[in-house]
Amino acid sequence: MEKILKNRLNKENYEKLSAIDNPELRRFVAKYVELCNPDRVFVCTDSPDDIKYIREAAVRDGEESGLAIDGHTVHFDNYHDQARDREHTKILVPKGVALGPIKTIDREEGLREIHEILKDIMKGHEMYVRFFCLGPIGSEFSILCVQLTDSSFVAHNEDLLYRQAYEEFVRRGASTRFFKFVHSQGELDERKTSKNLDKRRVYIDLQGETVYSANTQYGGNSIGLKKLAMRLAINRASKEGWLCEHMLIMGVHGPRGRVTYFTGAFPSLCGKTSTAMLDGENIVGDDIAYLRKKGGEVRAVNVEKGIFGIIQGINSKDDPILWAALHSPGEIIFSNVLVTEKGGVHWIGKDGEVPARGFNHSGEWWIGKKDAAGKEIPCSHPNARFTLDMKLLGNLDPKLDDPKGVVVGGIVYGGRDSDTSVPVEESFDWVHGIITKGASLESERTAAVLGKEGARESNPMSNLDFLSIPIGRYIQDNLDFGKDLKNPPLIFGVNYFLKDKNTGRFLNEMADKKVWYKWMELRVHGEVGAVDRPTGRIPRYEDLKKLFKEVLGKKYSKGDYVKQFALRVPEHLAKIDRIMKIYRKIPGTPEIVFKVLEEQRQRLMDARERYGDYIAPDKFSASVG
Ligand code: SPV
Ligand code: MN
Repeated sequence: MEKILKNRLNKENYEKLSAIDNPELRRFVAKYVELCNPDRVFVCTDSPDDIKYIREAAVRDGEESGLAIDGHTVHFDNYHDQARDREHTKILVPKGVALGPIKTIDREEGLREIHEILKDIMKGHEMYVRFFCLGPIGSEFSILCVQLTDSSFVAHNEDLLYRQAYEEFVRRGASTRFFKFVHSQGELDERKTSKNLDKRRVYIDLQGETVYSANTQYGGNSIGLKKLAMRLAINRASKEGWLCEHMLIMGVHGPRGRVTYFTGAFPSLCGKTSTAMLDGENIVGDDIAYLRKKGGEVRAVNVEKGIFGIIQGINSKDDPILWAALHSPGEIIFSNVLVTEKGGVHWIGKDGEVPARGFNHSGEWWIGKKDAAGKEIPCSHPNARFTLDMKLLGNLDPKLDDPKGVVVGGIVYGGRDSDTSVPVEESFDWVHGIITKGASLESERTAAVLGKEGARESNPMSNLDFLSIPIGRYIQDNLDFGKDLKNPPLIFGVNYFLKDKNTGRFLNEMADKKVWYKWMELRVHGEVGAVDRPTGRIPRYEDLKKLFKEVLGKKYSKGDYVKQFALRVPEHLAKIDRIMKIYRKIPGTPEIVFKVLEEQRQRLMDARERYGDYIAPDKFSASVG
């Protein structure tokens, strides 16, 4: 093993690696240097020179190209490699283990297959060895990681997204336990995008806490510390009694200078980043949170320090802070957007006119260009993204790097739901919230996953794609987490996508969500009343009227309130049927899931008997406080 490292690393890089006294690390690097067979190995110490080397390598290798604004670059993924690949992402399991809808493969067979794919895969390429920390440095929440990749784009992305940890590895030496990631983009075509998509694989080995990813560049498949680490963390969390969630973390400003922290789970493309970026509030994170119980409270840290966000729809009016960052000098990687002749970028839903031509994920592009199936290609891919370090943002919360995390006052679940749930609703208690909001989360499918858009899918806690343990156990973990809390966070459901039954138009404007968060903030502190209904507690009209005025300077009519907050009984009953049907097929679903849903069904049927199918909010009596 030592011989491999000595032979294959030059003196400088050998010494950099040797500064870390960790035999497990040396074995790991040696094994994959030998197997993947790169031309060169670069060990990144996080020194300014090393970071610069990676940034420049991305342009030198052709994985990124410079743009007009200083620090901005653009990267393209293969036309057919634009999103997470559910089909070929599998958990390696011992013989006979099944995880229901979660894709698995026999561990030995999977290891054999992926090691065959990885053999000599880095020939002609450079391997980058990088050290990071998921969560703040020096925190009991955090997990150290090593990434091996031959993609400078991946190594560069991680630099913006995660806390550097070479020094931490040096300091901790042999006692370090860490997650391992091996990634190769594989052979590239002339556009420097992964070519062998038939051999695209993401295999997750829970036992070895290692993830292998090959023949893909798209961030959700390739950036080890993002969704790949999540599968490992969910497994570890389940064993250790904490939670790894697909959640944003934000600080909402309340009265008298108070800041209350919320976490929020939303499937991709359902307003998660824009919620985390809500104008006037603070962002802690937009994608992944680790939650632990401390002193009877729930605390959360952001696993990341940057954003790999969806760019579609970002405009100057709804996203002023991101808009400013995306138009200022600074290190930003755009992916799969439209690039104009002058080195500008454009995307679906950006202010201004769509340029007539340019260059995008399909190569040369012009308005009206069609794909092989005759479908018009939009200017940017709907899942086109940007990567930036949150230090570029004016609304970053000062507690981002607090090793103790932030105290969670409220947890929010939201999906894309055109016809059932109200814009905001509080659940009756932890168990009711976890079951009817979290475990019952559904969304109309979006472009973040390869496949058909629009179909309604169940997505427990918006975490389904990342689960590495049986769903039933995951739900039980969530239920158990609420036990013995002195001060359990309130659980809310939100829906930004509700439509008018008659006109089919959205019932809310994007900005309205600011009001929902202010209302939830007050609820956490018991400073505003609510209306109890069969499915949860909704705001009173008077309170919303006041908040709309204060927060948005807008008049909020009773008519709007009634339309938005009417209880749609048939849709709710249909949803309960759908959810029950799904959970009945999932072995190990906790019995209480059925009990709580059944009780909710009964409450809805009683209400329907008294008031009919569609029930105005004022039929139910408001409570005070
Ligand atoms: C998501 O789709 O939830 C993302 C981007 O955050 S990805 O890295 O693809 O998961
Ligand atoms: Mn995500």
